[in-house]
Amino acid sequence: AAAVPMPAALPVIGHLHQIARAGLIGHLLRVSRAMPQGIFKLRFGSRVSIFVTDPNLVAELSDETRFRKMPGPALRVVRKFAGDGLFTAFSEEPNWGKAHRILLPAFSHRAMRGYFDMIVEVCDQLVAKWTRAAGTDVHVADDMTRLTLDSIAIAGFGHRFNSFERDELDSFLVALGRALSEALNVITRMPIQRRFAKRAAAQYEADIAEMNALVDGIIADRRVNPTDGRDLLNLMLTAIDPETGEGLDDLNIRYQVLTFLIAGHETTSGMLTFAFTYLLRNPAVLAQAYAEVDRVLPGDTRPDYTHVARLEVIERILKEALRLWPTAPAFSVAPFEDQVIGAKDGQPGWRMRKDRPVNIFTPGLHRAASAWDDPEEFDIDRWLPEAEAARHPHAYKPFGNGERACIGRQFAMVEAKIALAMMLRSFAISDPHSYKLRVKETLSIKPDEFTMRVRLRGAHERLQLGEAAVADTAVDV
Ligand code: FDE
Repeated sequence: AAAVPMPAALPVIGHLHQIARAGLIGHLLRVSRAMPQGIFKLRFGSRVSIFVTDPNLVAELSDETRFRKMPGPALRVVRKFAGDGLFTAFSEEPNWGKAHRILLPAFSHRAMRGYFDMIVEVCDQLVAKWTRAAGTDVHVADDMTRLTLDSIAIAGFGHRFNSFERDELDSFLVALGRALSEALNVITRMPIQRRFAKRAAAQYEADIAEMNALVDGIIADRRVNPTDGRDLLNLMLTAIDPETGEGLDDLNIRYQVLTFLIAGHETTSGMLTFAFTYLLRNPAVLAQAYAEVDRVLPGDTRPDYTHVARLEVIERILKEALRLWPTAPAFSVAPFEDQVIGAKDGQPGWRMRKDRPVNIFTPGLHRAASAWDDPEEFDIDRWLPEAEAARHPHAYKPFGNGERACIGRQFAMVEAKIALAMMLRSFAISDPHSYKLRVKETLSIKPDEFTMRVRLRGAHERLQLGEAAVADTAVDV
C-alpha cells in the first residue's frame, strides 16, 4: 500500500499555522480541493490525522464488517462531559447498545407524531417574536438555537427553557458553546498557545459543572413529578433493555440527557441558519418555497403531522443546505483489523491501521467532483427522485453511517421542515446588508454573525396585493 498524501508541513506545528488562519473546516476544504485522490493527511503538532472525501473510499469505510465508528481526539475531549452517552460512546462499550435499544422507540414515527404539537408550539413563539421584530433585523443563528433547544428539551424531557422570553441566550448555552470550542481548541491549539491552556481548563471544568447541574435538575424534577408519556427521559428512567434485561444507570442517564440536549439542538439550528442564507441568495428557490408553504399551509391553517410529508420543496432546501454545509462536518471510523482501501485498477491502495481513527470529512465528500455536477452550486433539483436515484450511494452522509448514524435524524428533519415552513408562511425575508458567509466552527458549524430582515407577509398584505401577485412579489420584498 502507498503512503497517504500530505501537503507540505512546517516542523513542530505541522499544518497548525494554516489551520489557525483559515479555520479547521476552511483549511480542510481548501486541501481537499487540491488533493485529487480524495484522501490526505495533516499534521496537528505531533499527531497525524487522515481525512477522506472520495465517495468510493467512503463506500469502503462504510462497510461495517471492516470498520466501525471510533471517536477521535475531539470527541474524546467531549467524553469528559458526555461520557459513554450515545454520541461519544465507543461501539464496544456495552452502554452504547443498551441505550440504543432502549431509546430507539423514542424516535419512531408514532413518537414523532406525539412531539409534533410541542414543536409547533415553540415555532409559534418564534413567529410571535419575529412579528414584534417586523421591519428590523433578526440574529438568525441565535433564534434558531432558541427554537431547537426549546423543542428537544420539551419533547425529550418535558423541560421548558422558555428561551424566547429572554433576550440573553440561556447560560447553559454559553457554557456549552465554550466547552465545545475548547474541545476543538484542544486539537488545533498551537504549542505557543498552550500556556494559556491552564485558564481554559479551569473554565472548562466550571462549564461542565454548570451543564451537569441543569441536567441533574431535569432528572430530579421528573423523579418527583412522574409523567406517563414515553418520552426520552421516561424511557431512560424506566425502560429495560430486552437483550441484557438491564436499565440505564444514573451516571449514564446524565450523559444521555446532556448528549440529547447538545446533539438535538446544535446541528439542527445550524442547518436552518444555513438554509436561510441560501434562500436569500437564491430568489427563484425562495419563490418556490413561498408558493409551497402558501399551498400546503394556507392562511392560518394549524400545521399537523400530515403536512410535513407535503413540504417537498422545503425538504429539498434543507437537504441541499446540509450537502454544502453538513453541520456535524466529520465523523470517524477505524478498522477492526489492518485494512487496505482503494486498491483497485492497479492502484496499490492505502493502509488503515487497526483501531486508528480515520475521518470522513463530509463538506469535501459532498462536493466531490466525481459524484456531483457543479458541486459549489446550491441546486435543490439534485434532490428530485430521479437525480437522487442516479447518484453515488455513498456521496452524501450528513447523518453519519450505519448503526452509529444519527438517531435524531427524523426529529431534526421534521422540526426543521415545519419551522422553516412556518417562518416563510409568516415572513418575507431580505438581506439588506448583503451577508457574506463566514462559517463559525465549534465542533459543529453555523453561519457567523448572520442577520436578516423580516417583514410580515400574511393576510392583509395578501388582500392589498391580490392573491396572484403574492408569489411574484414575494421574491424581492
Ligand atoms: C449521531 C450523529 C452523527 C454520527 C456521528 C458519528 O458517527 O460520529 C451525525 C453525523 C449526526 N448525528 C448529524 C446530525 C445532523 C443533524 C441536523 C442532527 N444530527 C440532529 C440530531 C438531533 C438529535 C436528537 C441527534 N442528532 C442525536 C444524535 C445522537 C444521539 C447520535 C449518536 C447516535 C449513536 O448511537 O451513535 C447522533 N445524533 Fe445527530
